[in-house]
Amino acid sequence: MRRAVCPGSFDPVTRGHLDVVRRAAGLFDEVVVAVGTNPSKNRLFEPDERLAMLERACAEWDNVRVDGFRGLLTTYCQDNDVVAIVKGLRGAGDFEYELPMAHMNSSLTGVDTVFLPTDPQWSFLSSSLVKEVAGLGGDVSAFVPDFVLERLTERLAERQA
Ligand code: COD
Repeated sequence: MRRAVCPGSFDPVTRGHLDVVRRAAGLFDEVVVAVGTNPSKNRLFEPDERLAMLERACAEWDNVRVDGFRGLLTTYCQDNDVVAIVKGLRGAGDFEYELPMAHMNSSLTGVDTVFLPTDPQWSFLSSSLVKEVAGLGGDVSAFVPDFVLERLTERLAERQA
């Protein structure tokens, strides 16, 4: 059983994330989408809300499951027999950000990172931009599943009330 992990904040999950998860599921026996917290980002959804949206978004793939993690990603990988971390790359900025983390994770426990290039149609897409555009009244329906759009609309309305 070759198990990989797709880690992220997923605040909220976008079609760019889901494309990477789908492709990882074709490369590994099992993929765990691991919901963590990036302390350098402001979050809109709580971890359990992000996890619930991902469970629904990934339900169509039999070999994908969703989990939460706290602390070091490498500890999660060791505790769960994960052989690879899968990350999406949208461009040079992602590479600059991800490469030191890949080296650090490898030096901590030997776990390798596999980079998948983004589908060009999602190369500009990020959770942060989705939140910003939606918060200013823009249409983000092309970029997230319908039920995520509903949750996003509700949450932004609560915040603006
Ligand atoms: N197309 C392709 N890939 C995409 C797209 C897109 N449109 N959008 C995002 N992605 C990729 C990102 O490049 C990333 O690989 C992944 O999807 C998740 O993205 P985000 O933005 O949801 O998640 P991040 O980058 O905020 O998540 C960071 C982690 C939580 C994974 C990271 O902080 C972490 O590992 N934390 C645990 C603590 C730890 O171990 N720290 C030491 C690190 S060396």
